[in-house]
Amino acid sequence: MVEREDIVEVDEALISQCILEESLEFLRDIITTDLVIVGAGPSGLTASIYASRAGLKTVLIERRLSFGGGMGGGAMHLPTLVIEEPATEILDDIGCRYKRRGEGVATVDSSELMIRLANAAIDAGVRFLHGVTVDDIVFREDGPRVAGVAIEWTASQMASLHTDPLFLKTSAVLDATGHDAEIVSVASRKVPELNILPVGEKSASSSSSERQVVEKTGRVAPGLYCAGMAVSEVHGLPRMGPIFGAMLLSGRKAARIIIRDLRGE
Ligand code: 48F
Repeated sequence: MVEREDIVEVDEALISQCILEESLEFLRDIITTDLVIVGAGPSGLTASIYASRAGLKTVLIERRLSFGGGMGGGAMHLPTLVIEEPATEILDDIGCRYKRRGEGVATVDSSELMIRLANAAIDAGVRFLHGVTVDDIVFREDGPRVAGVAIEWTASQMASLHTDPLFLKTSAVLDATGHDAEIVSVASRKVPELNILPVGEKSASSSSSERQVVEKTGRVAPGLYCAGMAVSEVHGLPRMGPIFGAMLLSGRKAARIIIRDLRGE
């Protein structure tokens, strides 16, 4: 095959026009959704795959310009993640290779897991907003309930610029922000009527934490759910350290609960 080098000329005006028209159409489309997931770590990405496959209009908002959250850093920046059964079901589902390391325990390459989760999410139809931080919720007094999120460019926040956010309306918000449970935290502080009292994460006890994180994954207030390490922060569970099975299982379970709640099943 001949390699073509007759590169097409593209005027700067067309470059800008393409970007602005497509991006504004995208942003207009996500003003209202079924589900906003905050955080593209293992739990948020996994939740997004199953929610979107089930037909929920899902947008995932990530503060950084990357996919994967804590997976990339692994344990002390080492590139191997430990995953225990039955989370290997999810690895099989997204086509992520793993190595068996004894009874019920496997290892994966962290780059591969990040990319396979992101790829499965995109294939499922999830829309991503990178470089955007959720800094507040939208709520309604009836219930009371969470009805959306306030978003701001991460760069504006880092520069401490005084700007107002934009709002996105949604039927469900999933806090998958990791150790700080940022969305549950802001909701509990600013809307006490929601009756959420995050307890704070405890020191490590890996297996107990893995089990309890999955058990306690779910709704924390009407319209607000949590998955992954945010569950530990909200319910006062131990941390588990560098083992990731519960993150995937928690994401899958959160999606199942949200789908059930939104469909009124
Ligand atoms: O921390 P993170 O990976 O959350 P997770 O899914 O998984 C935790 C594990 O990585 C690990 C562990 C278990 O083995 O202990 O830590 O619970 O990903 C959270 C993502 O959320 C983003 C953040 O940049 C990260 O990528 N994030 C956090 N707060 C916000 C946010 C926010 N307010 N708005 C947007 N993104």
